[in-house]
Amino acid sequence: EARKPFISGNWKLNPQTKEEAVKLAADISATVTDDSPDSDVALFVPYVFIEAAMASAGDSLMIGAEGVCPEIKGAFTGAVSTAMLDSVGVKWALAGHSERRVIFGESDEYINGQCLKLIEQGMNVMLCIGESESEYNQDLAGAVCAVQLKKGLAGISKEDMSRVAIAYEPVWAIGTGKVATPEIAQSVHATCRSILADMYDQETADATRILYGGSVTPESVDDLMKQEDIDGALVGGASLDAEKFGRIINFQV
Ligand code: G2H
Repeated sequence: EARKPFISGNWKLNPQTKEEAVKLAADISATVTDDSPDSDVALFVPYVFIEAAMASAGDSLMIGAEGVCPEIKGAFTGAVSTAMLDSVGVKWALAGHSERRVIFGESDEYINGQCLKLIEQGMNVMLCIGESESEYNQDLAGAVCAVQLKKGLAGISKEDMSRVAIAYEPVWAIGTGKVATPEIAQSVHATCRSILADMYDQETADATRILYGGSVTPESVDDLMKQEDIDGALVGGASLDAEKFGRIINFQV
């Protein structure tokens, strides 16, 4: 069975006010029409805007969290648990984004804890993976993705993989305007799928959605989405502009 496309936005530390968040969620939601591709569409937004964004987004757009604490409760100042997110209706959260890995020092073990807790809570996780520029230059993209997939998904069963999506984001293409060519992205996506086949089986690998992330724009989305193993996009900068993100949601293949 064909994989359902998944178009998602990652607002990161934006926008700066609730008013802007509400307007942006509503404007993006309005771009999803009956003529849009039959995709899952989600926005990962700052915790503080989740409920307001949900209220203004309507049913066409899922609102997810940009992260979660791998602990369930207790003395973890500043953290947000899966139970808290679940209780306000959140179904999806990101884990393993390179900004969390690099700037906030989140390890593969910590990221694995986030994935496991989300699955335990009955939620879904988008696990982000990807190599740095120097790793890419040393031809290590596949090797880095293999380690991040194995460590990130440790303990997640084949059955639970239906609640996991992977986002491949080459770090050298994030926010830099340097989008990986569709051919480069396709080749790493195919590698990731074969890693998943080794970890699980071919059926699971074929059913798992692998999204591309890194400077996706209205200009680049169509050619990316035409690739056999690219099942969607995780979009940062362009998800802050309803017109641009609307065009990405309404990709053409
Ligand atoms: C990669 C991406 C979204 P951008 O971080 O996760 O951001 O599209 O701005 O490169």
